[in-house]
Amino acid sequence: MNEKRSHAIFERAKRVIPGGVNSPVRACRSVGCDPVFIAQGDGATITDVDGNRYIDLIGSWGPLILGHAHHEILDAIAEAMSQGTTFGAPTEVEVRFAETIREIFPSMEMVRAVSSGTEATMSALRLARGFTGRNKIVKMDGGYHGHADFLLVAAGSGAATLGIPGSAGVPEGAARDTIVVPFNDLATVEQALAGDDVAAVIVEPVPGNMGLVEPAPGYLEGLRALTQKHGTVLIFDEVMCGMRVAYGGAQQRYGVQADLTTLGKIVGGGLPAAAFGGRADIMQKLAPLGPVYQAGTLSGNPVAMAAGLKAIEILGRPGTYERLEHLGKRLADGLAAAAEAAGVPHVVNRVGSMFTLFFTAGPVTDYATAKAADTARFGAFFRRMREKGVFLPPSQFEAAFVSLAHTDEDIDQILAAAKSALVD
Ligand code: KE4
Repeated sequence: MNEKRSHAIFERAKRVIPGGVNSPVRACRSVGCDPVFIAQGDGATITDVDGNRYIDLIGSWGPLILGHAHHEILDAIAEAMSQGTTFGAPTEVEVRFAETIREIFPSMEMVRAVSSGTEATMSALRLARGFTGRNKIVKMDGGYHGHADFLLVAAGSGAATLGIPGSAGVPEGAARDTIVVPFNDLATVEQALAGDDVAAVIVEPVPGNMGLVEPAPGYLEGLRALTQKHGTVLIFDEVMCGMRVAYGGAQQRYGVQADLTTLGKIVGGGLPAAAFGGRADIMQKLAPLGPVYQAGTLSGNPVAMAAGLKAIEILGRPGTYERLEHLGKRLADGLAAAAEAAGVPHVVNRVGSMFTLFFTAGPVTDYATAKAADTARFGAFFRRMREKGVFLPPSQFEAAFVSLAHTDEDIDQILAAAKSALVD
């Protein structure tokens, strides 16, 4: 595969951007190759600067559930931009965005828009601390909620892939109040909350940052009951699974409502927009109403709001989630069958159109069991699949995503590539 131009651009990039990338996982270090630089995306495919075309299973790490360069979203962006791009003053489209989110996520009685998932989770946790007057928080081992200091404690995603337990630069004081428990384990949560001194439990209800792990039956209900009992705010971080695993996110799919919810990725329609929201009595503690400060220059940016609203509108059309379920199931089942036929130890975890193929006999039910996966074999698989024109997330500890732009023929092509990549 010709990577000449990618290589030249990567050499330039490394001179001016740390690692040559603006987000660590893009550097492909954990899968033993250099990144390729992308020139264009179209539907289910992306093309790199050397003209190599790939069926894309990253989807920008979740936002592109409709595929690349969706014409209705591009039109909505162009229309919004023609009116100006940002004002630093309120606009009606921000109100429409909050009203729409509240309709789809009834637990989100009030909503504040921000520009990234990190901002959403950082703000939600400060709000929970301000509301309860407590300092401690609980997160899951392998859970990733963006890179706020107090969350980079046994974080998943990039940190897990890079093997950084926590991170340099995070003061001991910032991590001191963060308690880390295994996902899918209610006993350790009960233990952590016993002192009635925990402000919040933050959890990805469908974790995607340790690779994909499904919540065990009753687990989310258990978290709801325990946090209720101990006066702890339950925060569902649905930045990745919100509008991915169901229109109303994990809380609709599993029927468990959180006190606060964070959203991102899909709700920005491919532009930088995210949000947090929840119970009105908690949200009203936020400035300018209450004492908890939070702000953002481009929060609720009208162009990003327009892109997000258009994506949300399209996702609300009949048959959307049935189609995503069909494509996700076909692909996950096909990958499992191909690994079985190749005699490769594997487990494929899937919820809707997000999945992970783990190179371990499994089951994978939390971060400890995910870490048993053979990351070297994953790296070899990633490299072979990329050579065969399939772009997987460059990490065993990430989820892959199918979009509405993928076709059954794309799934067939991916499975044909996997069948040979698994035996090469
Ligand atoms: P951002 O700050 O990257 O917009 O969102 C942080 C975040 C919060 N919560 C969840 C559940 C997330 O998955 C994320 C970000 N996800 C990663 C992929 N695992 C983003 C990719 C990257 O870091 O480059």
